[in-house]
Amino acid sequence: MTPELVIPPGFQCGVATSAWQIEGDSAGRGPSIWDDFAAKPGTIIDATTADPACDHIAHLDDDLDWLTWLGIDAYRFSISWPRVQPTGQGAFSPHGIDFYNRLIDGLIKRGIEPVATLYHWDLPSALGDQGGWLERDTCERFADYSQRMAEEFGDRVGRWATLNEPWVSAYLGYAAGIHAPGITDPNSAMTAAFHLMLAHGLAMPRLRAAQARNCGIVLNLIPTLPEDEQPETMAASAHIDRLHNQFFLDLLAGRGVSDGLRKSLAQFTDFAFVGDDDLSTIAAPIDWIGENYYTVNRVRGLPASTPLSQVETQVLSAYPGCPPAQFKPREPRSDMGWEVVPAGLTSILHTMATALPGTPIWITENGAAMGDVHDGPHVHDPLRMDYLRSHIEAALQARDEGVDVRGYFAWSLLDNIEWAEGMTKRFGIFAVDPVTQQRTPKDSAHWYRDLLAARQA
Ligand code: IFM
Repeated sequence: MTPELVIPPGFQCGVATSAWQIEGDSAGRGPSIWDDFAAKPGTIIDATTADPACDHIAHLDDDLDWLTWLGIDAYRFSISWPRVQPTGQGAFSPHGIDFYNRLIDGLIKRGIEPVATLYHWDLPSALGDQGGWLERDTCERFADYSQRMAEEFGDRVGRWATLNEPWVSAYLGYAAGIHAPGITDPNSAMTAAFHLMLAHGLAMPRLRAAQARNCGIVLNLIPTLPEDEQPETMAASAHIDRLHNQFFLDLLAGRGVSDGLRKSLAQFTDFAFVGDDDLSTIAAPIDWIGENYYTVNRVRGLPASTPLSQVETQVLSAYPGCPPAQFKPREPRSDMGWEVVPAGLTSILHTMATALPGTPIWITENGAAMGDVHDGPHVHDPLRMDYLRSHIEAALQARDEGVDVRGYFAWSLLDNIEWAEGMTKRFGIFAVDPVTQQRTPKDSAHWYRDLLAARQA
């Protein structure tokens, strides 16, 4: 029999969301690159746009009450940059700032710690039009915006993340082109990845100057698992690991851009975008690091002569320069096609602890898109429940083995817009009726609530 899952004292538990995925009310803010991307035919699988999403702006009080019902310790949300500063520079919007004051005050009143992410992919369109993350100026604008947010909310936000998953912004947005801004150019992806990290580094001292507490960054590191030991598999796996994991960890740890990475990408870039002081700027000490964990990359290399048509180019294009390879996810898989591997979480937590010793880790997202069964007033989601349970266990295993893991946030509170997948993939522990916007806790929400309530017993 599986031993009962017990949350240890002091281990922070919460749920996470992001602005563009839930807020709605796009009229109340400036446009973002995701609005522009979604407006192009064929980009979002079901043509979903930002409205109404979960109409969270209008349902703020309900949603806060559901957070109380869950009994969580902390809520991770993102601030929509174009809601608080419609063009990403110059004037701030009192109306936008007021919304986040209401959210933050509502959390504090309920005894829930606010954990704010400053950038979860919704770059103001005006900055996108000027080149977005290809321009160094965007990094400076991000630092200005971050400081202002800390000045507004720093007295109440318990923890700050500069960026959410810079790998996704850079590589899905600028290499694979399946996320905003929809560019497919390897050099642009590398430039964007670097500038995102520079923006993080520039924001850190500005946050601290404005008295923000506990400042860090959220990555989505993915363990790379070679399917065999053939040289082509090992080469492809190493390439993917360098781009997805090592690049970000090395920069944060002050190790700069490795020779291996420079060599792997030499055909695309000479790294001229790396300025003299940038590496030390990016390596500014962080107070914590977040990991959004979902799956592993199981890789099998293919002979160099393999015709491109036999390679899964759509996914592989997110790793420019990768030798021919296939991703080989095994069963069980989520509705995203992502293999379910709780042990991968334990292993990536060890990787992080080794790369950034002494840095506390939070699992800032973890969850699964799985089919739900609607049954009268009930929504059954046994697979999501198993997923959450097994991954919390995997996190606690790493903790027992000495990794400084401080907490866990389930992704996500609500069924929401899954980016290019629109509303077709559901990650929520609450179902949201698309017509009435009524929230219904799924079995997984009841289970999470009971798990957290058992702590006081
Ligand atoms: O929905 C996303 C979220 O915005 C960032 N992390 C991964 C989730 C699932 O794809």
